[in-house]
Formats: sequence, structure tokens, C-alpha cells
Amino acid sequence: MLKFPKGFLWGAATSAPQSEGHATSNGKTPTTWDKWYELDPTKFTKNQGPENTSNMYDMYREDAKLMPQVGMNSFRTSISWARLLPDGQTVNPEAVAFYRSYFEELHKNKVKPIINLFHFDMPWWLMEKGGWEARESVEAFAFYAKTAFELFGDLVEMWTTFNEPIVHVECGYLYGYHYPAIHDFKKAIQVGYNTIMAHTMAVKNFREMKAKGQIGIILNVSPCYSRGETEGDKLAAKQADLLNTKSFLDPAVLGQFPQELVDLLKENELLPTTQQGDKEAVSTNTVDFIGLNYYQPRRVQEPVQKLVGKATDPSDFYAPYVWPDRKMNVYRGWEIYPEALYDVAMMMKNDYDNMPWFVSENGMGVAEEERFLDDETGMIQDDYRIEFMKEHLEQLHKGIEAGSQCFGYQTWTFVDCWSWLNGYTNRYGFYRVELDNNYKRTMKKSGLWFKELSETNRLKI
Ligand code: BGP
Repeated sequence: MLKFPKGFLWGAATSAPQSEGHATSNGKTPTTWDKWYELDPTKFTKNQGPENTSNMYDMYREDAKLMPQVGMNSFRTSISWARLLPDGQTVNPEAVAFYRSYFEELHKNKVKPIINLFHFDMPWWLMEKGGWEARESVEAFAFYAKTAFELFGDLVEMWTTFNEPIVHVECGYLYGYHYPAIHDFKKAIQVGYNTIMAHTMAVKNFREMKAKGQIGIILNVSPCYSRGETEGDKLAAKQADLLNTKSFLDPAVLGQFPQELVDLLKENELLPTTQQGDKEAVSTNTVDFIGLNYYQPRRVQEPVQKLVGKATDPSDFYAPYVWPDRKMNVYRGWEIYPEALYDVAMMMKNDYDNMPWFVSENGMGVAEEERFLDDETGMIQDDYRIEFMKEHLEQLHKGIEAGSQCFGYQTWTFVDCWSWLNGYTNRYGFYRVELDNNYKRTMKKSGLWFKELSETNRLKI
């Protein structure tokens, strides 16, 4: 039996655009996802768009009751910016009523809300002004954050500004998976920088308002493992780490950008445009805690071709490496490597002043999960998911024993949900959702297992 610290948070995470539905009603204006779908639904797996997702907008009261039934004492979701501020300035009263009632239901069911402000859902009104490329987005986000703190501060003790900000940088400006789907390394760096400044200004507002509770950010990190010990491979891992991990973690926790990253960007003429006072704002507005999403490690090797001239893509610094001995989640095509969670715990302890942190997403996506439905119990028998969580929790526990200050573990996700261009392909929930049967929720076997884990605060091994 592995015992977890007293008061440990057990829960699950989702986001507004992936769970609420009512994407274009009740006063909400479109996001880039809604517009992109309108422009080209064929981009989305099986043409499944963001309109309905898991219908939590209508079902949150019942859903809040389902949470403790799988042992959740905490739940992360996000506020939809375009729902709260449909034109960027005017507060939508329906959104206020909805979120207040939603968060109250969570409290009634003894589920602690962790509320995030941005989960890839850029309002269309801001995208039309340049989105994260434009400095205007920093002020717009700071205003949105302040509005949310004022409206819901009495119901929320734990706030986060962004979920996985590197994803909208990479997917929108390098790899084509998010709108505007362009390839421009310099713009990507500017988008990343403006995002960090938006985060910083939101934290600044939080501090100046003397808002109650704590504020953090959610990052998807994994140690960057190099193929081997050659100088080229080691340099690739270091540069991947600078660009993907330290770029956000250092300013958020340590209040400064890593000098080696600044030098690398300078050498390649990629430095972003900054404003006077930015550096000081970053240094004085660090976070209270960090949320880390972990699914699979990043493995790299030196690029196949030596860089000639200036870099135009991250692949000029590092290339992906496929470890031949890897264990796979064959249902999603992602590597399973629980040991990284111990390494992450040690990284937080040793490199980030032992800042308190929690696992804000971890989980196992499974395509066509209905194949594991057991007719007798009516439950999906997701023993593979139980095994996945168990292995990761063992490593996490080892990290906690070694002194890392991890205070919670949230899986992705509560009920099966919509996932961007992937639609509903990969199922992750404690509850199965039947899209063609009024979004009916049915607990999976992992829900029962998680309940026991949470109630005993102990992992059976
Ligand atoms: C994380 C995102 C989530 C969710 C999850 C699963 O990176 O924060 O929004 O999408 O990944 O991803 P997928 O559905 O692509 O397997």
C-alpha cells in the first residue's frame, strides 16, 4: 500500500470547449474552433465539431453528483472567454449565472473547483485582431482574467491562467493542427512571448486585487530524453528542453527567461518584440503553484541535417527519436513511460525551488473503446487504464517520498469528451458518454477503482 499525503487532491480535468456544448448559443460568440468548423468541417474527424461536446452546459447539476461517485474531490475545467465576454468588453449575464451555479454545485458535492482561463479557445473577435500575435491580446486577456476573478473569486480558490500554452504556439503556428494553421517560426515565438506576458499580467491583476486563493499555470512537460550520449544528441535534448519546457516554466516559477534560450533565439534572429517593463513584470509576478500535464515523454536526437544559416523550424534544433524498446498505448499510438513522472517530480524539487505542483492531466486515450463494453455489467472494462494510472502513481509516490511537493493527481478526464481535430476518437473518461443517446453517462470500471483509491488515499500495489 502506498499512502499519499493528507488532503491530497484526487480528480479529473476537462475544458469549457471540450465539455460544455452550446458553443454558439446562450450569448456565446464563436471561437477559432467554431469558425474553423464552419469554414471546413472535413478537417475534423468524422466531421465532429465543437457545437455539442459532452453537453455539460445542460448536465452540470447531474454531473457534479457523479463526480464523488468516482472519488473526485477536485475538478478542473475552464471558463469560456467568448461566453463570458462575447465582445471582449461586455459581461454576458447568462454566462455569469451558468458559471456561478456550476461552481456552487461543485461545492455542494464537496468537489474543489480548479478554474482555468484559457484552453486553446481564442475568441473570434480577438483572432480578427491578430490573436496571440498581437500585443493587444495581452491587455485583453488581463481584462478577462480580472473580470473572472471579480465575478467568481468567492467560489474559486485555485486559478490557473493557461492550459498547455506551448500547444497553441506549436499547433497554430508550426504544425497546422490549430487555427490559423500557418508555419512561421518567428511568429510562433512572438505568440509564445505574448502568451507569457498575458499570463504575467493576469497574475499581476490577481495580486493587485488581493484576490483570495492561489494562482498558477498548467504546462505540458516531460523531460527531454536524448537518444544517446553523443554531443549532438545531448545538445538536441537541451535545446528541446529550452524551447518546450523552460520557455514557460522558468518565467512562471523563477521569474526570468533562461539566458541560453535568449541567446539561441538571438543567434537565429528569432527574438520577439517586447515592451518596456515586461522583464520586471515577469520577475515580480511568479506563480503559487504549477499544474503539469503528462502523457508521454519527449525523445529526441540530433537533426539529420546540420543547420546551415538561421533556424526556420524547431526541427533545425532537434529531431524526434523513436526508442525501439518503448512500451505503447496501442489504442492511441502514444508511448507509455511512467518513470518520467518521477523525473518530473525531481525536476520540480531540484530545479524549481521545490514549488508545490500537481499532476493536472494524465490518462490513457482509447479509440473505439466500446469494444471493451461488457454486456453483463454494462460497464467498459478498462483494466488497461487502471494499470496505466497505477504505474504512474507508483512513480509519483516515489517522487513525493523523495521530497517533491506534489499535492494532487487529476486524470484526463471526467466524462468522455470532444478533442479538437480528433473529434471523439480517443476516449479517456471515468464515464462513457453515448452521443446518440442523450449524452448518457455510464461509469467505467476505472471509476470504481479510482473511488477506492481516493477514499483510502492509498494505492494498492
Ligand atoms: C491534452 C489537452 C486536452 C486533451 C488531451 C487528450 O494535451 O490539454 O485538451 O485534448 O491532451 O488529447 P487527445 O484527445 O488528442 O488524445
